[in-house]
Amino acid sequence: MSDYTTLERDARARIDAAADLAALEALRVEYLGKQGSVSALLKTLGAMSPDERLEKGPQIQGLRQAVSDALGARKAAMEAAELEARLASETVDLTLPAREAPAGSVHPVSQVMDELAEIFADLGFSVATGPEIEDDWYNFTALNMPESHPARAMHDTFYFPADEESPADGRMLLRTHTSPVQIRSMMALGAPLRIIAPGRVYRSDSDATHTPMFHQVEGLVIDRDIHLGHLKWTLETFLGAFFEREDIVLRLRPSYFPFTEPSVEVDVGFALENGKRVLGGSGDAPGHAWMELLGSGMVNRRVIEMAGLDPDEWQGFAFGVGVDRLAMLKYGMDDLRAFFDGDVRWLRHYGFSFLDQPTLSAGVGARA
Ligand code: 2NL
Repeated sequence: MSDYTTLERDARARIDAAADLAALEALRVEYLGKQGSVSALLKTLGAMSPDERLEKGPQIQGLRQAVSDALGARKAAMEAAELEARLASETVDLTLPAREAPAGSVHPVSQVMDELAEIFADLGFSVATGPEIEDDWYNFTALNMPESHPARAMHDTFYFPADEESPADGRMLLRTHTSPVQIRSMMALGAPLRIIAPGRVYRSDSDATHTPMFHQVEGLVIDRDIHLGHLKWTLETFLGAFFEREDIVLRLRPSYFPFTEPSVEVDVGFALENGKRVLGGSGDAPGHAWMELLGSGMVNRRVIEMAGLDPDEWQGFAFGVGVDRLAMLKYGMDDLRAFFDGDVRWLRHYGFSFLDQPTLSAGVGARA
C-alpha cells in the first residue's frame, strides 16, 4: 500500500460528499490547483534521489490521476442529476390544443368570381382571360365604338404615354371592359362559343359609387339561331343560382350599346326587408320595385364580322355586369370603396374561408 492511500481515500470521500458544483470546484483547487496539496507533492519529486523518485513518482502521479478522475465523475453525475430534475419539472402537456395559425380570408370579389365560374361552368361556359393593358382596336374599334364615342375621351379612359411601341394615334390603354377578351376569344377559337370573361377594368372615375378600378364579368354565346329568348333564360338561370332564389323576375327594357343590336337593359324585381334589398318577385307586385342590374343584347353583326366570323351564319348574345355590385347585393355591403381599402377588419368580417369553396353540389355560395 502506498503512502498516499489515506490521502486518496479522504479526497474521494469529500468529493462524493460535495453538495454542488461550487463545492466541487473548491475541492479541485484544494487538491490540484497551483497551491493544491497534490500539486505540492508533485513538486517534492525534484528534490528526491533517483531511486526514491522511481518509487514515489508513479504513486504521486497515480494519486493525481485518481483525484482528477473522481472530480470528473462526480461532476458528470451532478450534471446528469440536474438534467433529470429539469426534465421532470419541465414536462410538456401534449394534450393541449395547438395554437391557431393565422389564416387569411378570400376577398368577396374573388368569392363571387368563383361562384360565377361554377354557375356558368354548369351551363357549359368556360372562363376566358386576357390582358388588362389593351390597344384601341380590341377595346373600342372591334366593339363598333366610333372615334367620336364619349367613352374614348381622355377623361374617361386611362391612356399610356406615347412611345416607340405605342404611337400617338394608337396609344395603349387600360381596358374599360372585358369585351376585348371576348373579341380575342372569338378570333382565336371561332364559333360556336360559350365564355365568361371576369376581371379588372378601369375608368377615370372616382366617387362614393365609382372606383377607378372595378370588376366586371361579361358573358358571350355565339352559335346558330341564337335569339333574345336564350339570353333571357340564361340570365334568369344564372341570377336564380347566384342569389339562391326560385322567384327571380326579370324585366327587359330597350336600350342602346354600340356592340349589341338590339340592346336591352335588364331590371330585377326586389323588396325591402329590414332596410335590405331582397331580390325576388315582380317589381310591379305590392311592396316591390325594379332595380337596374345589367346590360346586354344581341351581338351587333358588325362586331361578329370584325372578329372574323360570318354574321349571316353566326349570331349571339352578350351581357356585362359589375362583380362588385353583385357582391354588395348578395352579401349586404353598402360601401363600394371598402372593397379596395384593404382594411383587415372589413376583410375579417366579410371574407370567406378558403375551405368554403363554392360548388354546385354543396349549394353555390351556401354558408351558415
Ligand atoms: C354594360 C353592360 C355589356 C356587352 C357588355 C359585349 C361583348 C362583345 C360583343 C357584344 Cl365581344 N357585347 N358585351 C354587351 C352588352 C352589355 O355590358 O352596361 N355595358 C356598358
